[in-house]
Amino acid sequence: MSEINYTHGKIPGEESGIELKHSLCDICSPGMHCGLDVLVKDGKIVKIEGTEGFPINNGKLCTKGASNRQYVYREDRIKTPLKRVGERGEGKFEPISWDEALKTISENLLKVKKEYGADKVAFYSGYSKYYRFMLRRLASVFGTQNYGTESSSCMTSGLMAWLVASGSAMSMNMPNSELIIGWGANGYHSRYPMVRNMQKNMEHGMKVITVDPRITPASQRLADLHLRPHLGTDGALALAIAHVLIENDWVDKEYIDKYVHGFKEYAEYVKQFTPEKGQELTGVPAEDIVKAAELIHSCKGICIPESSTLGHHRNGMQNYRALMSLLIITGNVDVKGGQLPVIHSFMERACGFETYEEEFMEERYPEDAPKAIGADRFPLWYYLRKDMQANALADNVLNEDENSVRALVGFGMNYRMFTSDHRYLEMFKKLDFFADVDLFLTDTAKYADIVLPACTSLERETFMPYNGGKVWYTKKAIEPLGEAKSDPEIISLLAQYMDLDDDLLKAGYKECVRHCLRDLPVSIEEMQASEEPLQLPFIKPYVFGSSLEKGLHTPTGKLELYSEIIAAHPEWGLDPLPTYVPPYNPDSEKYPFRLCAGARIPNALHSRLHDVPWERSLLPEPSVEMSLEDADRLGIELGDDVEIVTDVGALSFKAIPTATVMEGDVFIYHGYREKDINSILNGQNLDPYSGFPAYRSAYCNIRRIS
Ligand SMILES: Nc1nc2c(c(=O)[nH]1)N[C@H]1C(S)=C(S)[C@@H](COP(=O)(O)OP(=O)(O)OC[C@H]3O[C@@H](n4cnc5c(=O)[nH]c(N)nc54)[C@H](O)[C@@H]3O)O[C@H]1N2
Ligand SMILES: Nc1nc2c(c(=O)[nH]1)N[C@H]1C(S)=C(S)[C@@H](COP(=O)(O)OP(=O)(O)OC[C@H]3O[C@@H](n4cnc5c(=O)[nH]c(N)nc54)[C@H](O)[C@@H]3O)O[C@H]1N2
Ligand SMILES: [Mo]
Repeated sequence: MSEINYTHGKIPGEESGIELKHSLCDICSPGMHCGLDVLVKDGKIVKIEGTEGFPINNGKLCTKGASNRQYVYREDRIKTPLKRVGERGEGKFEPISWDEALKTISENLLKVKKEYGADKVAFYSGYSKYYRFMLRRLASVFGTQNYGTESSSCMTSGLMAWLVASGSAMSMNMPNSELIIGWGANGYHSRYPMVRNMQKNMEHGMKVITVDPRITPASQRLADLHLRPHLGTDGALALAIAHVLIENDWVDKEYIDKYVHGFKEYAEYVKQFTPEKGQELTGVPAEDIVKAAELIHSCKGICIPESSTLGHHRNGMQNYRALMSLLIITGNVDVKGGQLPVIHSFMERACGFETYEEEFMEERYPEDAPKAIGADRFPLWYYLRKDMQANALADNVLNEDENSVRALVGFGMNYRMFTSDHRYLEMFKKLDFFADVDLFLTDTAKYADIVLPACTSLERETFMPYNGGKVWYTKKAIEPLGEAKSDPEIISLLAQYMDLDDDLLKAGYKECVRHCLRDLPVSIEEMQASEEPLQLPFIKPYVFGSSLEKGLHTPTGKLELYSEIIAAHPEWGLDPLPTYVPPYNPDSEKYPFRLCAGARIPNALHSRLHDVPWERSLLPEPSVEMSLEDADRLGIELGDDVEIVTDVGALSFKAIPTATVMEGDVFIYHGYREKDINSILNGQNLDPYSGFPAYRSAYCNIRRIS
């Protein structure tokens, strides 16, 4: 175990009573959980800094991480289990004991199971991921397929696109790439480690194409070529680039012959997407489409970062398939510098080693139970994921028929992440029983019958794997606030209270993790004794091309441009080719502006940090970014109140006219309590392939109101 040098602040001497503890920030995605130096006095955090030498952050913290102390001590932290005493949503609760809370939840879930069937109970997880393997198993052992997560809206659309094409998740082999296509990627706001690596590689000559309607730090600092398509038109852009590649014979014929299925049908489809047609559909000049194709042709080893942005459209998954297809026809999948198949180690993270997490989750799956919610409406989602598409949950309950769920247990459930989210509030009111587990008394928790207090990553032990075979099992930096408990402990207690037939779940988190890691050469105790992630000894470099040679997990064993999974199910009404459909505008005269709701801002993570003072101070008012041209034309100036009107409703925001936004576009961030953009987005405007909402290609009108 090597020493971590604490070089940032000076730790005062022993007499100060301040101790240095090492922990993790889990505010954003698992791939980016940064190392924290936590200075603790009398059991309270007094200061937080980044851990020098830590794999992800090497001493640095983003604005979100730097405000962890304020996050942990937010005033609305829940400290005890709560029982609702007022109306749903009113926010009136009284504290109760853990025993009473767990008994109440267990009795209610078992009652619904007995009277209506286990499938009438749903389990849901918001953004947090570290406990999901246990929650999924809990749902399975309980007997329901209705386990769903925020992944119903996150990166899974892209994952599904790769699963259809290659049968596997994929990640970038960026260190060896000559070209990165940053398609809807601005890591300066949402993925700091990625842009650091990109900058490093650019010093060795790597080129970058940025595809983003806006001018961003990524387009300015990284891009050799910046394409600015209209929101949600990326599929048409990719198909037009493919057209140029195929017309010029800039495809890898040998690779296609050996490893690709459906090239003929795809090439035929792509014929109509001339550069001029591409320009008409996307707004990107035809000559830039040709330039992009030229750049792709001149590089070997090309990859594309994963993105949720591209999935947030009605044609999102198909758009994603279209741009992946560029890598397929140019022979950039499973090659050096290209996109490589990955093994998921834990929490959908590819860390280069195998665990039994998937087996742990799947071995108790209730195959014979009624199909998960959304299976009928989003059959491809169900085929690939086998769980609930959470965007279909509200409709399921509001339908009030024999298929409707009656009890719901949410872990970090945030109704504001769904479009037309008032439906979710109506849904809460309809349920026989609703329990929520959260750190804070959120507006969602206010609808619950029982609220349980969870704790942050600083108050618990967590297993965390990192890229390249690094593993860590943290210790608590402070004791949980009040009576808060970790989510896995709560899951385990629920299994105990309901006396489910599962000794592993009942044994708790550490034993479940131990079970999943049983083949690793280091023990949990060794990981936990270390002050930093440990390097596993056996990581072998991946042999490029080995997956293609072995045959992929697709029906044909090849990379499928023409999906045989989709073709085998004509009743789904989906296209086997990566076809293009433009975004849906209910009335282009009434709603002439394109609305992107949710491009990341550095100082917030969804609903989480708007209530943290340091973070809020960086952008105090919910705002709308719009072009200088539109602002001029409408007489709007910085700070004016403007109304955004959609086919669902209207909301006002502070105007920020900016040269970074194209004429006709507007950008608004989501998750604010007081100005919730999802409340005016159409909840039925969903991608039929993935079930994802069109958060980023909605349409609206704007008018100045003050
Ligand atoms: N308009 C619009 N909407 C979007 C998106 C968009 O781009 N635009 N993005 C979508 C995407 S990609 C995502 S991932 C989702 C985000 O999904 P959400 O689930 O909305 O994410 P958060 O708001 O970060 O967290 C949800 C809740 O988890 C709680 N929480 C935090 N840590 C813990 C914990 O350890 N345990 C428990 N039990 N609870 C915890 C938080 O307090 C919060 O109430 O939103 C989606 N919604
Ligand atoms: N600070 C911060 N970081 C986060 C999050 C957060 O809420 N805050 N959320 C985390 C989560 S859950 C996720 S899923 C990831 C999301 O991360 P990404 O998928 O990378 O998404 P964004 O950073 O929102 O968007 C990147 C860029 O895409 C552009 N864009 C928007 N719509 C389109 C489009 O239709 N086409 C193209 N080509 N570009 C478009 C936007 O202008 C933006 O600059 O971020 C994670 N990181
Ligand atoms: Mo996400």
